[in-house]
This record gives sequence, C-alpha cells and structure tokens, in this order.
Amino acid sequence: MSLPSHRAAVFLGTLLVTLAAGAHAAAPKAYVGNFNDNTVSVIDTAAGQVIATVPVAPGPHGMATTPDGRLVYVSSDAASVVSVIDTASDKVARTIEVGRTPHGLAMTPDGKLVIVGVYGEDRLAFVDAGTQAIVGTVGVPKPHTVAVRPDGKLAYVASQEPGNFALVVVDLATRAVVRKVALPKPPRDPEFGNDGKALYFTMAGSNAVQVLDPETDKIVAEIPTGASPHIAAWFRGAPVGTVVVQGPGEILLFDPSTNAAKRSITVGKQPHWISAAPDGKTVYVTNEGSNDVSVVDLQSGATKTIAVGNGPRKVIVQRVAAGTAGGKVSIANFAFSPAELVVRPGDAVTWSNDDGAPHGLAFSDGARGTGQLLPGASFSRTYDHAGIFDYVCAVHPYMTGKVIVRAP
Ligand SMILES: [Cu+2]
Repeated sequence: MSLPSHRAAVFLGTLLVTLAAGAHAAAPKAYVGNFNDNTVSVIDTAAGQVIATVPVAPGPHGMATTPDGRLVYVSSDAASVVSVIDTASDKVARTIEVGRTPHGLAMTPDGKLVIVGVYGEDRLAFVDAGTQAIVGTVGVPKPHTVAVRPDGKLAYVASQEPGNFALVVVDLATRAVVRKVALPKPPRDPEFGNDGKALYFTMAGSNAVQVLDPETDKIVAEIPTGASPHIAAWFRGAPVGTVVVQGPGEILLFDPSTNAAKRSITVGKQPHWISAAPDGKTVYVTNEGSNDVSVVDLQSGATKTIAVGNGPRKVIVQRVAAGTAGGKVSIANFAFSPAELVVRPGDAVTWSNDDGAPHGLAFSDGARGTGQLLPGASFSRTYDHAGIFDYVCAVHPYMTGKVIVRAP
C-alpha cells in the first residue's frame, strides 16, 4: 500500500539526478540551425542525442559561439535579428536587431566581437559580445559569410555582388575595408586553416576548393572535389582538412601540408556545414536533405547519424566543455589536448609532456613558463583571475593553446 509513494520517491530521485547531471554536463554541446522549422537542435555530444529544441527567429542561418561556449549566436535570414542562446539554459536570452537578411556570423578569437554579414543592407555589423550592442558597421556589398584570421586582425568576407564577386578584406582594428580579391564566380564560404597560413574557400559553380595564401592574397593551390563543394576547413587538432561536398553527399579529407585529397566519407543527403569537437578529431556535418547530422571520426572514418529538425544548415560545437573542473592538458603528437580549456578562478592547470620530444610553455601574458619540458615532465600554473590566456609551446611556437578562466 505504500508502493505508489515509494515509486514517486524513486521517480523524483531519478529526476533530481538527471537534472543535476544536466547542470554539470561535461560534454560540449552541438547547436544545429534548422532552416525550415525555425529551431535550433541542441545535441549532447557525449550522449549523441538531441536534448533540447530552441525556437528562434525565422530562417536560422549563420552561427557562432563565444570561446567559452557560453553564448551561441544565430542569424535569421528571413528576419532582421540575431538570436543569442544562453547555453546554460538553452533558451534565447535576447535578440539583436541587425538589419535585413543577416547571413554569416563569425566570432573574433578573443571572444569580444561577433561579425554579422548583413546581406540585405550591404554591410557588416560588429556586435559587442559583452553588451550585445552594435558598436560599428562597414560597407561590404552582399556579404555572405565571414572568416576571421586566427590572429584576430583581419576578416575575409565573401561578397556576392553580381559582376563584382570578391573576397573583401576588413581590418578589425579600424573596421575598414583594406583590399579586395576579385573573383570570377560568387564566393560561397571562406575559412582559415587553424594555423592561419591558408584561407580555403569555395565558389558557386566551381568543383574545387581554392587555397589562398593570406600573405600575398594569391591562390596557390586548388583541391578538386565532387560537385558543389560548400565549406572547407582545417580545425585545430584535426589530423586532416575537410571539405563538405553537397552533390555526392560526402566529406573529402585532404592533407593541409600538400593540399592533396586523401579519401571521401559518405554522409547524408545534401550536406551543408561542418564543425569540430574541441579535440578536432570528430566532426559534425549537417545534412539538409536528410534532416540529420553525421558524426564522423576523422581517423577511422566511422560515422553515426543523429536525427534533428527540418532543413539543418549551420552547426557549431562548443569549443570547450562548459563546467569542466580542474585543468589537465596533455602534450602529445606536437599538440596541446585539449587546446582550449575552461577553469575557474583559483584553479591550477597542469601540462604533462606525453610526447616523445621536448616541448615548453610560453604564456602571452608574460607569466613565467618553462623553456623546456622533457618527455614525462609536467608544469603547473594557477590562474587567479578571469580572462582568456593564450600560450604557445616555447620550442614549437606553432603549437597553440588557450585557457579560459571564468567564474561559475
Ligand atoms: Cu613543442
């Protein structure tokens, strides 16, 4: 006779445990904009399933996230706003009026500015990620998508004005156009490789990825693909570069050092976009034609499929696991893993050299690092204050990492 209340207690206990687990979810979440039903699907990357569906303004298009993973920005193609999702609650915290038909979004590496391609008004808008206010604009004809150089100094904008197709280069300090790279066809999407040494971009009607040297703004290579390549990216930590190829429904893997194609992996129908997990080894590909997301292991080529909403276009994965406690970074294969880490003020971060070669640590804020960290050795630093702290390997400066310190 006490069974019902006993059951209720068990149920309540389960519910509390579930809620507690949700509040401290360690895995990063992937956010998928569903163009046809005006929602964003939220995927728990550890569980591999959708855990929330967030209504947003019509025509979710461009997406960006702050480096700490706290906010996700979604532009609405069929409206004039950017929605700001608070990833702690997975609700829209506010909308920002930016002008008609906003397309691509990009975040500066310091997490301070969101750059919005306001296609319908021929300008970029700069949104302060602290106040969520527009703090500047610059005229760019028909801005579609935006790539920010990893040093945060320049943005390359795909400008789709008929007869005047170009990559428009904007200085982010002065917020002025500094030059244009004229193109024969409409640019689709530009993306910098994670080391900033190449800009990969695609053009409508060209079955190849263009590789541009940003030092000279010259195209130095082409990577032939199947029909309709859309986005090419080389994510931090990724063993290969990746191209989403819409026609055959595949991703093409390439070697970023030679620009040679390696292999193709079949995904869903009409794939659209790609984003990587924080370690760069797993990628999430939206399939606009099959209403799902392919999760691809870049080493093995193994794929999994997660059903999402109608017409998934953009996807962005949090670059860090929100609420990860403590800080351990492994140095292996000439890379920091994770390359981005969130800790709380007062936490220590420990780097362990798990590699066969000596490395070191140089902090860009001038804190004492170590010139040489031999294999098997470790080094710790305590972070007292909130902020974003960049560092590099003292021996191999192309090895980069970031510690984000923020209060819970
Ligand atoms: Cu090193």
